[in-house]
Amino acid sequence: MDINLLTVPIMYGCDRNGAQYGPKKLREKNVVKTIENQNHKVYDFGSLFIPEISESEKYADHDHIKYLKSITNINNNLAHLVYNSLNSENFPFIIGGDHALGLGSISGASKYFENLAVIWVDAHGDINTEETSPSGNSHGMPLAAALGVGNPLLTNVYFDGPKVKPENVYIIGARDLDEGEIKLAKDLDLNLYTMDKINKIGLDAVMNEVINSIKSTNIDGVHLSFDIDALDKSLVPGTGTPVEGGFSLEETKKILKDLLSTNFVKSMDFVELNPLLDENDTTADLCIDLINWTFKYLNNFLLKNA
Ligand code: DIR
Ligand code: MN
Ligand code: MN
Ligand code: MN
Repeated sequence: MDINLLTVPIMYGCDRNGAQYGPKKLREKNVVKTIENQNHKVYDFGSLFIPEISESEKYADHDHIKYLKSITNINNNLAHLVYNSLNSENFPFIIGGDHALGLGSISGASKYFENLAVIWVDAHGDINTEETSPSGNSHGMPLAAALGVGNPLLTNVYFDGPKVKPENVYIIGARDLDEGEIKLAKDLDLNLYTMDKINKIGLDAVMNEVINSIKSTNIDGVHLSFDIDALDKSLVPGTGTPVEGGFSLEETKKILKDLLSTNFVKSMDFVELNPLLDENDTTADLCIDLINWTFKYLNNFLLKNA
């Protein structure tokens, strides 16, 4: 189908130098050709403009959300591109950069779809707020903001208010949740599949449960937000916050295959590659392998009729 490639070279959300080079590295590794070789047409929107801000300015907008205004602006811009892409019946594929961009993607998709679901594949929950965040890094906050929880600048990105309903949020692979995140997930009753739970009931059962749940409601679009730290620490040296006990490559491919084969996924983020931390490009090469796999299972579809 027709793919809109959008790259977002940010590191303000993770505050770790190198994440901004993810798009450049994957372009050098021929990410466009990789997608095209799976019989898709790529319309490359290029990289979003990211303003330069000095380290000393990171708390200029807020004392516990770093680079808050820039994060807000970047997400507003991204949201509009994602919305336009969906309106053109294309598939927006967003490469980061850190995961703070997830808020913009969800916001654009939410404007387009009546009843959006979000599947968040990540070692983390990314449902912190300025109150619960241990770091002040906004890549730990995008999903909370999309749910309407947190700082108003973030919760009102693109349009005012929540972008997704709690019952339509699925978190898969979490194993490093902060205290406030565990509480919020409970309070909102999110569909939280921690690694503990996945190990207990098995990945097959989890994927069946998620897919059946989506099929049984009137969800008209799914945004898949994929953080490469969902994979086990040993497999992803080139990411900022790797965590032990994660998915194998085979398990990751099963997750992607199962989700993309449903034709429900209408937009996708691929985030948190940090080439400066990588070892001989192993993580970058793994990203290309996963992107190739993703587009192998992305079928042509009628956008609003899954
Ligand atoms: C931590 C780390 N929960 C935070 N989050 C990460 O700073 O909020 N998300 N690394 O991907
Ligand atoms: Mn994340
Ligand atoms: Mn909507
Ligand atoms: Mn993560």
